[in-house]
Amino acid sequence: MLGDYADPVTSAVTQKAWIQSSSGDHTFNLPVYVSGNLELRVAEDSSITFNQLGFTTANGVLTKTLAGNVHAKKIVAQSLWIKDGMVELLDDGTHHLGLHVKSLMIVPNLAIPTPADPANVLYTGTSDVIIDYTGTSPMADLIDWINDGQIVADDIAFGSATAIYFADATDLGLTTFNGVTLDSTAVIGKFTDAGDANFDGVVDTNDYGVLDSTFGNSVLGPALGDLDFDGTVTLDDYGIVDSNFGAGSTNPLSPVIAVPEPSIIVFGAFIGSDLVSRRRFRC
Ligand SMILES: [Ca+2]
Ligand SMILES: [Ca+2]
Ligand SMILES: [Ca+2]
Repeated sequence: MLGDYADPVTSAVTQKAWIQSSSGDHTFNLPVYVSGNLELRVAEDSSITFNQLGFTTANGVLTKTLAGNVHAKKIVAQSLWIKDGMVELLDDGTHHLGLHVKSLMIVPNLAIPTPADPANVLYTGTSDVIIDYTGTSPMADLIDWINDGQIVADDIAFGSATAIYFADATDLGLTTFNGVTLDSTAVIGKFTDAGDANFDGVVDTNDYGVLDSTFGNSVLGPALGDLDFDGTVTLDDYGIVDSNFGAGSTNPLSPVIAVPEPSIIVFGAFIGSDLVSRRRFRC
């Protein structure tokens, strides 16, 4: 597992840029792009909200530290590493791609059993996700984080039960998602109606077909029929389709791209910005 996340681990040593919020809530209304790695130090009971957060280089690693919250409508980075606190993907009024990275690491909660209120969380809300990995698929880690309450989606939207379903794109035969071209090693996370095993945004008989084809098998993820993330396709998974049958039939959830605004703010590497003492960074 460490090999999968060599980039974030290495970059933690060479971190050069940071934005810090010691107290209060702060908002960047314009898109923010960073040329280098960025650490967001957000203290407990404090928050930073970004319209869009991205990197001007291919190697930008975003690290979230301290117990406060980061909210963003869209994050594009090589890696997102949540060491503490929450990163929330905000609804921008439409179902959209909220996170596009090459690797994702969420530090596991060490308490046993898993605490009811995990400290390190990615809240995906109603957003979609792309993880364009290399090497080993992160699917097993993603399922662990869902089961541990460390990846959480809006659980009721559009009047029906909803969830974020992850799958290797190759398992779905997908080559694009939200307009992004996918290679053969990419995981997508789709916000959809619970029970939508084939990721088409509708819960119907085709989803029973997915479960039929893998019934009784040990599998990784909903695209292979495990809708409750317990690792096996059982009658409980059929129950999820049963309870949400027909959801999305009149308004299927399909990927939509959020178009970024033209104006940007650029932070160079080696910049440290404390949002409390240096208000010029507050928009
Ligand atoms: Ca890839
Ligand atoms: Ca479906
Ligand atoms: Ca199951």
